[in-house]
Amino acid sequence: MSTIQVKGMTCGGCVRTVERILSKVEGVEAVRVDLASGRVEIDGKPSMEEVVRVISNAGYEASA
Ligand SMILES: [Cu+2]
Repeated sequence: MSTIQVKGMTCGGCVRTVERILSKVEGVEAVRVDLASGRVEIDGKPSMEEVVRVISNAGYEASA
């Protein structure tokens, strides 16, 4: 499991967006997003560069 910090999520819609885009990244098996803390847990072995990239493309700020 990998944990990243995502900034810019403000509501349940943001959470669903982040879950959806991450679930499409190759190697991602499951995603858990905690809106209050911005903590995102990812099961599987995706490229973390790719994870950060897709989150940035969606308008949020990710740090590993
Ligand atoms: Cu939102």
